[in-house]
Amino acid sequence: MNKRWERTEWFREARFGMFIHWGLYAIPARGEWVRSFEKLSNEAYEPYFREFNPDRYDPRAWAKAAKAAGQQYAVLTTKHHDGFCLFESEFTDYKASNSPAQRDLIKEYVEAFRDEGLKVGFYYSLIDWHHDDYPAYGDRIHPMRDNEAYQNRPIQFERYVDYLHAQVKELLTNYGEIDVMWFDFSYDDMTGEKWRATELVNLIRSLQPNIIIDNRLGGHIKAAEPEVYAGDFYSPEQILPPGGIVDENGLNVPWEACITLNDNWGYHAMDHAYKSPKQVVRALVECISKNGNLLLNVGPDARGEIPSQSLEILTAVGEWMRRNGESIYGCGAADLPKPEWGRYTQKGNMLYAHVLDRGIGPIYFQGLKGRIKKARLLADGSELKISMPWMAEQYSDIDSGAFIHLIGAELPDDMDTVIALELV
Ligand code: H79
Repeated sequence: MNKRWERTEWFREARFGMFIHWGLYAIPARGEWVRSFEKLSNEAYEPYFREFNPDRYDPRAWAKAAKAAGQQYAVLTTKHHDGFCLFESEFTDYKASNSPAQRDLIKEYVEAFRDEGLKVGFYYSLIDWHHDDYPAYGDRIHPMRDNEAYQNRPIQFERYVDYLHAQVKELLTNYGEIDVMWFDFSYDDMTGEKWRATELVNLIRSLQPNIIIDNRLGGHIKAAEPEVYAGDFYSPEQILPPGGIVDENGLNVPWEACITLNDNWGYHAMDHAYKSPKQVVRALVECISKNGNLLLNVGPDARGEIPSQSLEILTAVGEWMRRNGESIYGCGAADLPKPEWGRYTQKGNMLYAHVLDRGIGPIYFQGLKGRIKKARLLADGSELKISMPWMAEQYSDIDSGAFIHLIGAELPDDMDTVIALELV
């Protein structure tokens, strides 16, 4: 098929990744938008730069946590909207090596995740509230939006775009092969060629021919003929698209929902609104059942540790994944309507029934009469009986269906009991 489909092959197999938001904003610990929400000037934000010294930074521990959770790739903020760079750059002084951290933190991340066998991605913010040539842009989001002098200062936006291109070139030259480039984000007229996006994507593809790029440089990824910069995958944020994503021709568009564990991306000390492991597993299953990926976020703290609540969730999800990952990796939507009791994922002739609403009695599989060769509880491999219950023939809608008894599965997994069905 098309290039986009080829490039994303590993990505569509991997299905589950770790998003990591980490930067100076971990110190105020009020989320990564703190500069914008609280209208903090460069000067007001400066102390965090002079203080940033993550003595507990251990990307090997992050990588192990990702791997144990069943995640197969990661995306880390090399620079968020505040403009602070975790990587070494010739083009700015606003970088980790000039903070008390005194080194390139991205280099360690890339090495650690590679060593765990995970694919490696870079998040890079198009928005930059620190750069002198980035417009304060009316009163929308810039921290200096109420400061008239700042807004009216003469700027040369092309110098910012040069900086953006030069930094992307550094990121994609200095760290070996990189698997994902995740830009964030275009808005209003700050989109597409405003970033000189065609030129930028051509540069990226010349440096990293196999990299995949998100859709946030702008353009129309769902168009029949998308722009060069329209991206390889669609990136729903904090939402799971109801029916998956298809283009104007009705063909599937690769997509990846990015979702936080609590309500913030960057570390927030007061945000305890964590999702349960069950919610996370079900969100993951929902993504797969609609041909999508899940990029699940953690926000390490100022010392460099992933919050313990987040680690606990990842551990529980990993326990489920260890036994049920076969129904996730390489799987996609089934060619069957969503069943009453849950969801399907499928890979070839293996159909995975995710039983989310167990109910009582045998479970009904519409349309699968005579098509099920065998049924097993995925978690432990035990046999499940396929049978016609007493009086079943009296129900008019079962002509094409089959019933499966969850005998022996006395305590189906509360998160999601998976039945592996081998189809004929
Ligand atoms: O990095 C994480 C967030 O910090 C960043 N993307 C994720 C991955 C993000 N936060 N919010 N958003 C993206 C969307 C925000 C959109 C809005 Fe607006 C800001 C709506 C109103 C203000 C920008 C300006 C878009 C419309 C007006």
